Formats: sequence, structure tokens, C-alpha cells
Amino acid sequence: MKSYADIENGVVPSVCSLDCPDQCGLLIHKKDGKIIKIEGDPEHPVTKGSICNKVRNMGQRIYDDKRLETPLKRVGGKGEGQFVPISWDEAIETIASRWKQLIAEEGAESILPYSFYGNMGKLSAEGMDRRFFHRLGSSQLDRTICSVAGSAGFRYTMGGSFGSDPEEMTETKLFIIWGVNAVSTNMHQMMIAQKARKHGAKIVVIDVHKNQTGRMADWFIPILPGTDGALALGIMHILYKDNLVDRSFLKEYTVGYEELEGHVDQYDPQTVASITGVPVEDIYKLAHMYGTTSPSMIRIGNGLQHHDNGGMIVRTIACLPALTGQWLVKGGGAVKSNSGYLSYNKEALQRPDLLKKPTRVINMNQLGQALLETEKPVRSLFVYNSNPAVVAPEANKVREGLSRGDLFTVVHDLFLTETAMYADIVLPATSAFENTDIYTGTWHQYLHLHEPVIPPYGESKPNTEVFRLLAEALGFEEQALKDNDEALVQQAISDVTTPYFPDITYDELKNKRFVKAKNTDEHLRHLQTPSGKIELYSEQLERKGLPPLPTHMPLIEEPDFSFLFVPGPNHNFMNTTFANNDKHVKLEKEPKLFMNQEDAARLGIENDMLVRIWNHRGECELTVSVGDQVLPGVVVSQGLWSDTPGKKYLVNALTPDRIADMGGGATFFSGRVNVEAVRGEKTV
Ligand SMILES: Nc1nc2c(c(=O)[nH]1)N[C@H]1C(S)=C(S)[C@@H](COP(=O)(O)OP(=O)(O)OC[C@H]3O[C@@H](n4cnc5c(=O)[nH]c(N)nc54)[C@H](O)[C@@H]3O)O[C@H]1N2
Ligand SMILES: Nc1nc2c(c(=O)[nH]1)N[C@H]1C(S)=C(S)[C@@H](COP(=O)(O)OP(=O)(O)OC[C@H]3O[C@@H](n4cnc5c(=O)[nH]c(N)nc54)[C@H](O)[C@@H]3O)O[C@H]1N2
Ligand code: SF4
Ligand SMILES: [Mo]
Repeated sequence: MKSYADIENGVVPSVCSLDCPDQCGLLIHKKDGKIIKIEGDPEHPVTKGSICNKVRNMGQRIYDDKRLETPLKRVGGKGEGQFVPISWDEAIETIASRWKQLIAEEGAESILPYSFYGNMGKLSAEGMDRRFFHRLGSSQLDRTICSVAGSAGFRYTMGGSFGSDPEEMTETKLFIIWGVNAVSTNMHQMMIAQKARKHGAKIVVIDVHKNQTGRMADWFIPILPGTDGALALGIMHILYKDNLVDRSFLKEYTVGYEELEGHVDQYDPQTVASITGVPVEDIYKLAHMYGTTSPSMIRIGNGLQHHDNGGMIVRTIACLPALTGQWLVKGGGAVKSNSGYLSYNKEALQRPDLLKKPTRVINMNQLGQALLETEKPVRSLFVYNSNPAVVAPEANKVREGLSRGDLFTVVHDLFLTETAMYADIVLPATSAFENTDIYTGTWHQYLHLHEPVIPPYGESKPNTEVFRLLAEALGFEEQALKDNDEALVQQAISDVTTPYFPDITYDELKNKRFVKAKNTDEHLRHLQTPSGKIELYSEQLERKGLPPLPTHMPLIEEPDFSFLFVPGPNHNFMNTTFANNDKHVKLEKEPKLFMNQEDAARLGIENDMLVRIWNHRGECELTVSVGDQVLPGVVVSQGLWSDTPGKKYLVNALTPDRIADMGGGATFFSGRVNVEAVRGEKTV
């Protein structure tokens, strides 16, 4: 049978590779060997044929004129963008000889990989790359930029990333969409909620910004950033006081419910209202709604945990369904991430045994600091699946580090990204459509195999192939560094020890394309917490010096600045992916800063003015949108925009590289800024 990539005309199956919880099944329409249309796969059990506009327009990114076709070598200064094409042989030889020299002179720890999930495929994002860097003995990267604080928080309560099944949520009667801009970032969650609404379900959205998701809610609750833990504790206070807790559930499935009852006494509605900005009567109303509606479901977002106290916030919210016994109700409970159900054979895929002795670990949120460190400096950076010059916090430090003349930087990407502009060598990457890979759901619970649907673009190569080439050039003999992609998939899905991973072979997966995690009915009786139960009281946290019971912990003060600044993602980009594609930029128009009218009036700022946003870390300039979408004292922007000549769109110039309370997580949304009009004139 012809491979999908060789089919010239027809429709072939695929799956979305982007860092999005929906992980949609796709159908790719081809004509004369090229993609002419991308649509949803109606056979996919959860995404059912609908996809977002971003990926509907993905073809324009795949065939964008700006896509890299060959390796490049820098000929101008760092950041200037002058490159000439070179062969793969020369590129690999240049990297290998430089690294051999560095290893001999300063040790392999002077080399740092930097990657994230530009492609969610296990082989591409955490497969051959991990094997290679383990064998190399380079510095290791702690991949903390996205959701680790919340995942750690959820784990303290529930033992791991195990939440409710979206396929059961058609039964749900109350959705609390908490700190997640689901219309843009998890559209099928919103579609399920809307369908349930037709049968009487209510949708409550709790957010610092009344954005596209808040506008669709039956009830939108605005809240001050970083205070959601206090709101959850206020709800607990009322649930206990008004006898809305399920004591038999608490007794059987939890530890610490009696200590928690005494502890939440201090979180009376008045106190909580003063912390959160949510009025007392709304706290009562929400607690009673939550305590009396079944099934009730909390979708916990990533917005909540990009804060100094993000781990504790998620841990606290994750306790709520235990108080009401909702974990046992079909369509009830909570979901932050469901990645635990499909946790595959990581040892076999990543081969940590290839790392002969422990090496230093660098937190990716502190890349700027790491590159500016003069003791044991990082001498070489290898970037793939990520664009740190725009996405990492303290962007000015990151760029200062990337500008270092003595730093040998390699970037493997589909485009000449802002980061690639600082590279010595740029390598062209295939898109996920050109690769073999497996994808494991993080929200729905399906495993997917992806086979290439088009041939490689130009001379581009997949991540797995680049690391095989580098291993060969460095003289690494291990078979693990030679395995082909099919072998990698087989190793990842074989001998999996978790009870939920489906028993499946490569060929079966090839035929079925998507397979669900196994039945999890008994899950609550075998949680992976130390006690095996839901831990309302956590001794683990106590040992770490954190409060063992859920507790409101205020954000770190930055006293000279008036506004909390929340620079989140936008609708038409995926982090910086699509921020360089004309179609998506046109749809998004321009980045805005949302500000409350009271603040704007006080500062003499009018709608559509260009404003300067600044703090001790840096500055940027955005057009202001004045209104009631945010509370006073808060400003919000959307999107990680590309460097554009004459524009200062780099929001991460302002964000802190402080580390969150748990997991080494990012604190993008806990920074403070001042805002002032730039010229007093309107931009439109
Ligand atoms: N269209 C689109 N989709 C995406 C992405 C994208 O860039 N664009 N990125 C993908 C990635 S990598 C991720 S991690 C997810 C992220 O997607 P989400 O989980 O939705 O997270 P964010 O969009 O960062 O933040 C969600 C919401 O939290 C709010 N928020 C911020 N701070 C607080 C707070 O303290 N309390 C409350 N209640 N709300 C708060 C923000 O206003 C925002 O509306 O989306 C993925 N999907
Ligand atoms: N201010 C602020 N900053 C944030 C966030 C925020 O909300 N606000 N969100 C944070 C979060 S949650 C995340 S997850 C990060 C995301 O940050 P990144 O993971 O850096 O995400 P992208 O910007 O999409 O960059 C992915 C890059 O990978 C490339 N790529 C895609 N597929 C492949 C492949 O197969 N091989 C190779 N070699 N390259 C490939 C793409 O072309 C793209 O340039 O950003 C973080 N930064
Ligand atoms: S980005 Fe998300 S919603 Fe869009 S196609 Fe991919 S998985 Fe589906
Ligand atoms: Mo993310």
C-alpha cells in the first residue's frame, strides 16, 4: 500500500500536533501531492470533525514562502538576520567539531538543549532528543514553562494528572471554567459545555479578564489575579458551615477533612471578598450553586498557575470535588490535565540510563540568567520546538544572553524565528505532517499514531533524524541512537507499567489510529498519593516547608508598580506559532492592552491610545482598550507577537523569571507594571 505521503490526490488522516489540549483528529485533502484543505475528522470520538481556524489555515504555514528549505550559516552579527545556505554535511560537521572541542576543553555540561512542545509528538519532543542529550552528558533542561506548577499542585491533592473524562461531560449540569480561556484554548471543552447547556447546564467562568470565554458564560465572575485559592477556600468555608459536604465520601476517600474544616474557618466570605474582589453575596451564591448541583465539573486552566502561588491555587481548587463527593459522579469532578492516563514507557523512549553521571539541571524559565552566568558558563545552546527569544520571561536578559559572541547557538525550526536570528547554525525542520510520531491526549484520553501525510519540505529533517545524525558525527555507537521512528514508537508503547495505557501493538494502532486509555472506574481507590487517598492534608507539602492544608498565599510584592500584568495567549496564534504567518496575523489584527475605565480616567488614557507599559525589567507598547473587561488595578494583553520593525510588542520584556511555589513553574502573570500614554494621540 502507498504511504499517505506518496498519495498525490485524496484524503488522508492526521492528528493535530500543536500544544493544545484538544488534540483533534484531522483529515488532510491533497491535490498533486500538496495539502489543499485541512478539516476535522468526523470519526474522532471527542473532537468529532470540528477544528479551530488556526489549523484550518495551517496549509498556509506549511507552504509559507518564509519556510526554511536548507541549513543556514550566520554571516552577519547576532540578531541581524544575515545567513547563507550550507549543506547538511557542513552543518552537522560544524556542530560536531565545535561540540567535540567544547567537551574536551570545558566538558559536555557547557552545552544546553532548549526545547518545548512546538510539536507534541512524543518522538519529536521527548524521544530521540532525550536519548541524545543523555548520552552527550550535556546540562539538562527542566521543562517548566507551561503547566508544571499546577500539575504539581494537582498531584499533591490527587496523586497525578488524572481528572474527569470529557466524554462524560454531556451529563454535567454545572461547568466552572476556572482560569481557562477555553473558547480559544480548548474549544471542544466549550462545545461540550454548550451542548450540555441545551439540557439545562449552567456555565460559570471565573477569570481576571472577560474575554471571549467570559462573554459566553451564564455567569462571569471577575477576580483579582492570584487570589483564586482564597475563593476556593471561601467556598469550602460555606460548604462546611451550610452542611453541603458529602461526609461519607470524605471519610472513605480523603485524608485531612477534619483538619480542613477547622482550617477554613478563617476564610469567611467577608475576608475572602476583600482578598479576591468577589462580592460576599456572589461567594455565597457560587458556593451554594456548587454544593447543590450535580454533576458539577471544574475545568482548571493554566492561567491560574502562571503565578507565584500557582501550585497552591490548583491544589486548593482540586480539593473542591472531594468536599462534594463529585469524583464519584459521572460527568462530575475536575480536570486540569489527563496526561497521567496515557503515560507511556518513558524509560524505554528516553533512555535516562544513557546519562552516565548526573549533570546540572537548568530551569527553562531562567534561560536569561543561565546564559549570563559567568561561572561554568553555557557555551553552546541547541534550540528546537521552541522560540525562547519571545516566549521566555525576562526577554531582555534572554536576548542579551543570546547576543554573547562566545555562545555557539544552533536552532532547529521550520522558520527563521526570533531565536534563530541569533543562531550560528540554523537547521530546517519538517512539520509534524511530514513525520511519524505518537500523540497522547492530555485532556481527552486517546492515543494516536501519526504517519507522514506529505514528503519533507525542501531539505528539512525531523528532530529524530537530526539527533541520529549528530550522534553518528560524534561517534556514539549505541543502537538506541540509531533506532528508526517505528522502533521508537514500538518501544514507547510496549511494557507500559501504568494500568491505564491501552494494550496495543504498532500495527493495531496503525489500523485504529486512535485508541482510548483503559477503564478507570477503580481509580479513586488507588491514588498515587502517599496515603493512596485524596490528600486534603499533605504531609509531603509539610516536609517541603509549604502549608500542608490548602492556604491562600499572596503574590510577591513589586511595590513601585501599580498594575498586575497578565499577558496571556491569543485566539489566532499558538504561542508564537502562526505569529509569523500573514493569514493569522491579519485575523488577530494587533495586540491590545485591556484596562479598566477608572484607571484609564485617572491616568488620562483614552481608548485606542498607544500606551507604554514598563517596569524595572523592560517595556513594551500596545494599543489600549478601555472598558470593564478587567478589574481596576489589572491590565491584560493577549498574544506572543513577533518582532515587528518599529513596534515594541515583546510582552515578555516585562515578565518575571521568579519561580512559582511548586514544580519550578513560570510566573508570567504575577509581574507588576506601570502604564502611561505614549504620545497622547490615538493609534487609529
Ligand atoms: N488559541 C490558542 N490556544 C492555545 C494557546 C495559544 O497560544 N493560543 N496556547 C496553548 C498552551 S501552550 C497552553 S498552556 C494553553 C493555555 O490556555 P489556558 O489554560 O486557557 O491558559 P491561559 O490562556 O494562559 O489563561 C487562561 C485564562 O486565565 C486567566 N487568568 C490569568 N490569571 C488568572 C488568575 O489569577 N485567576 C483567574 N481566575 N484567571 C486568571 C486569563 O485571563 C485567561 O483568560 O492553551 C493552549 N492553546
Ligand atoms: N507572556 C507569556 N509568555 C508565555 C506564555 C504566556 O501565556 N504568556 N505561555 C507559556 C507557555 S504555556 C508555553 S507552552 C510556552 C510555549 O513556548 P514555545 O514552546 O516556544 O512555543 P512556540 O512559540 O509555539 O514555539 C514553538 C516552535 O517550535 C517550532 N516547531 C514546530 N514543530 C517543530 C518540530 O517538529 N521540530 C522543530 N525543531 N521545531 C518545531 C515552531 O515552528 C515554533 O517556532 O510559552 C510560554 N510563554
Ligand atoms: S490547535 Fe487545538 S483546536 Fe486547533 S486543531 Fe489543533 S488540537 Fe484542534
Ligand atoms: Mo503551554
